[in-house]
Amino acid sequence: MNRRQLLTAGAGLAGAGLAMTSAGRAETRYRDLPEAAFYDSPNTMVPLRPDNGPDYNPVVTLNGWSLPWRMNGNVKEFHLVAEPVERIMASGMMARLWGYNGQSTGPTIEAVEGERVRIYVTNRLPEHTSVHWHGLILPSGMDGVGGLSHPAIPPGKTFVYEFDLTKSGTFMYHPHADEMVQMAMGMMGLFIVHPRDPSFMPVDRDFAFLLASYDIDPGTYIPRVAEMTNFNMWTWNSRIFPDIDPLVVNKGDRVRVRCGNLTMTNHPIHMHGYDFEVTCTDGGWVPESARWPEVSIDIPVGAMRAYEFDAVHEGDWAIHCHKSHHTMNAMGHDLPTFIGADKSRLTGMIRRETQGYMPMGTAGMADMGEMSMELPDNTVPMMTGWGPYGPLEMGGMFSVVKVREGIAPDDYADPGWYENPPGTEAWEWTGELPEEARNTSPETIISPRDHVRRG
Ligand SMILES: [Cu+2]
Repeated sequence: MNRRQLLTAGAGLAGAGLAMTSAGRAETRYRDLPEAAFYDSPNTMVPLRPDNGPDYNPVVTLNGWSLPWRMNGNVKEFHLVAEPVERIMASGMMARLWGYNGQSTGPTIEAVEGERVRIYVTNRLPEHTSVHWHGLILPSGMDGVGGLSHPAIPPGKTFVYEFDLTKSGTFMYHPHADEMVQMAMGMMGLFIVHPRDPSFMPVDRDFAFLLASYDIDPGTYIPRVAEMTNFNMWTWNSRIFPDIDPLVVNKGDRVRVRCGNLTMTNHPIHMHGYDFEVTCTDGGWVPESARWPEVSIDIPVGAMRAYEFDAVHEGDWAIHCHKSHHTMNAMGHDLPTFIGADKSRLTGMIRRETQGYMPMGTAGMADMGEMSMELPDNTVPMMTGWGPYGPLEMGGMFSVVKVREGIAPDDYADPGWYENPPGTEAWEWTGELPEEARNTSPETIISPRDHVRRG
């Protein structure tokens, strides 16, 4: 584990307190800040179990981590550092982003309903920032809207946010100062408030991630922050397939998946193999009588959803955004469609100029999943990743829920590919085919039959 964490509980701080000046600015009388923890690995950190303060079942931040704290009397203290970071989005693709404590997305903050938290925010960015605590109920002056709730935090300064956690649930944090730029640069994190009563809606595995989108041209490193709609990196916790970790689950576990959306469009997150129910939003827990079954959950912009299921079906189950362009990596969108086109003459002409030219797209684009084309530096193929039976032809917002028997608690290591039991896998039919039913109405045939059948 590559982290320098070191928070000693509350030594020598007794009697200190937070003062509000007449200008309404929070100033701390503490001489010593809690040491800021950093984590510079893109690997999913094993959940951080509390060794002080009230007990809870920690969340698993996909390809991320939770921020350590110290107890200072009854107050839980965290230290967030807003700063430029480098994020490996996938092997071969690094992005220069802004984030918190060495990472984008920032570390998950976990605490317990009823606790008072004090969050020091140090600004190491070249411009001012602020932190808005999305969904939490708190005093107006702690809400983190720069210029409205309090003056923005200038570069080099540290501000303190302090409030009581009045309810449990699924929340997030992000800047509310130069918001468009700072969120386009990757500044965001999860804020999970666990129930005071650990027997309230307990789960065995509790996964959490944030949806973020970036526009990073192949061969470059910094997102184009003014982009509004045409993003090319669709990420979970600033990672893309094939390097988003799998959600590893022990058969029979009760599982929760929490997901927040800080992109500019909605994402219907679809999970195979199960039906499930939304049990929590960023507004709070959903009463049982108000839930309904789903297999895709749309996560609106600026919203969070948590859903739950009992992991009774073993297997490798895809989990992905159902917008098919969001399961692609960097690609152009202004390509002509060549399906059904005869490119043989054109190919001959181009080959006279460019040896080895390969016509693509005449039979669809699946062949791109197998090819290794030459790419510019610092990018990844638009469809990539291999499974046990071939290329997955995916990218972006895609991962696999791996449900297996006998996975130990706190074990999130990839168990490899699922072996389908004999007789439970689709197979090739080589016998005689039954007659095919076919609609022969001329009104439904839109292209000449010989053209459609040529391939
Ligand atoms: Cu999507």
